[in-house]
Amino acid sequence: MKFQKLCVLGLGYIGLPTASTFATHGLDVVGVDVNQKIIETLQSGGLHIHEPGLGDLVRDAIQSGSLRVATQPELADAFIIAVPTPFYADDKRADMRAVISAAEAITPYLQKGNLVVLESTSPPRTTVDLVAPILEKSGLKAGVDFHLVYSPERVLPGQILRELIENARVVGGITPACAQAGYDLYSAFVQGEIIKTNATTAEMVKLMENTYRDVNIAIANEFSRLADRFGVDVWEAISLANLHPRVEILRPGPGVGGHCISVDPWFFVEAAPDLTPFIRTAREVNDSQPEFVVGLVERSLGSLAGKKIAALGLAYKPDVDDLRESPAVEVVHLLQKAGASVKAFEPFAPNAILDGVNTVPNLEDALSEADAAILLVAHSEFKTLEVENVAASMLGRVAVDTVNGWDAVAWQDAGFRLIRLGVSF
Ligand code: SAJ
Repeated sequence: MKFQKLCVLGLGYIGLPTASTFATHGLDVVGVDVNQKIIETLQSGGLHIHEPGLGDLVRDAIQSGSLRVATQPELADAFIIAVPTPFYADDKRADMRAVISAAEAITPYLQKGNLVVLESTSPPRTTVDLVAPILEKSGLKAGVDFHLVYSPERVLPGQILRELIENARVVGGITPACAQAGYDLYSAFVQGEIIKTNATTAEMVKLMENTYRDVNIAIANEFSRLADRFGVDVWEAISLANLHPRVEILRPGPGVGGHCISVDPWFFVEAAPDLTPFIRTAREVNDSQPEFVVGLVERSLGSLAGKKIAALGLAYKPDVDDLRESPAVEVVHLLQKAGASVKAFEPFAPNAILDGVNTVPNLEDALSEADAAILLVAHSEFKTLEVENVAASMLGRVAVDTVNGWDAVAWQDAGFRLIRLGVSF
């Protein structure tokens, strides 16, 4: 199949890079977002998200006329839905409202022969059981009159533009002809392998990838607790275990954050609670890791009431500015709950305003008169800190390292007591 005009619904971290990449690879693209402010920002040459290279790509695509942005869909050959699928905080059910309204928005514009692709991470069977019936309200039949596909994105924030093109892409059709249509669409720019399968398999593949990672981090976190109890350095033990040719243990830390790995496993648990005790437990282990970290700080400082603590890093992982679902933020909240007074510094978002968190614009402010410093994110600039400068700013001589980012000898030489996650003391 040949596609000329494409409509992408949702102009966030995935939709906007996808729309612009199609636009710079020969398609006429309309990017749609329900948020009027996002549309205005893009129209005036701005950008509402941070991703290396994206600003230039979007500007090029808009200036050449191949990308337009609007709040309403238009008639097109193909539609891609790339809207968020968060979960409800209370019962962890997937919040599918954005997918439902995107599908409803497409329905009046759907024509015979069109292709519709769902990219949003979704519970198994969403394409068949939720999206198809909405689109069929057009009077057209999915898999007969129009093609319907699920195709997950797998890009890493910070590398989105490159990975979008180079990564392998799974295209799951509700019929083999649908999968072929999806294959033809993504062939416009994907250089990695494009693999055709069915829609529910493709949904499961995405959830399996992120669940695999979550349970493997959970076991690393549990190992950190065991090592602490048994007088072992977990970092040394992991590096020795990983010498085994078929073992690859991931890294313990203050917990698992971001908008993918800490969310997606719940979609399995929600869809089949009777079959997922293990996945649920892994999620709970990772979600309770911030408490374990605060326990470490309590063991090293005694009661936290009135203690001044410098929290280094708030992002959900090293060298990114994304604070969503960040375990570092959770650790700060718990330290404060225990009575500590915390000043937090995030070098990638020094002016971030976060509810209930006292963020400061530079490291010196955070360290000034602190009783203890806690390293929560292994940002490159924290790993190479000059310990003497830290010592000059702080009152106390306690440092807590939750990510194995600091060299124990250097800190001890500077007169500090360095407490490390997963190393008994
Ligand atoms: N983490 C650990 N220990 C580790 C690795 C990670 O504690 O050994 C923590 C990180 O600090 C972070 C969280 O896990 O808080 C998730 O980080 P991540 O780098 O594993 O993943 P994300 O959320 O940045 O991006 C992932 C990517 N998936 C994988 O690396 C398997 C990306 O390819 C996906 O496209 C993306 O999720 C997504 O959209 O699902």
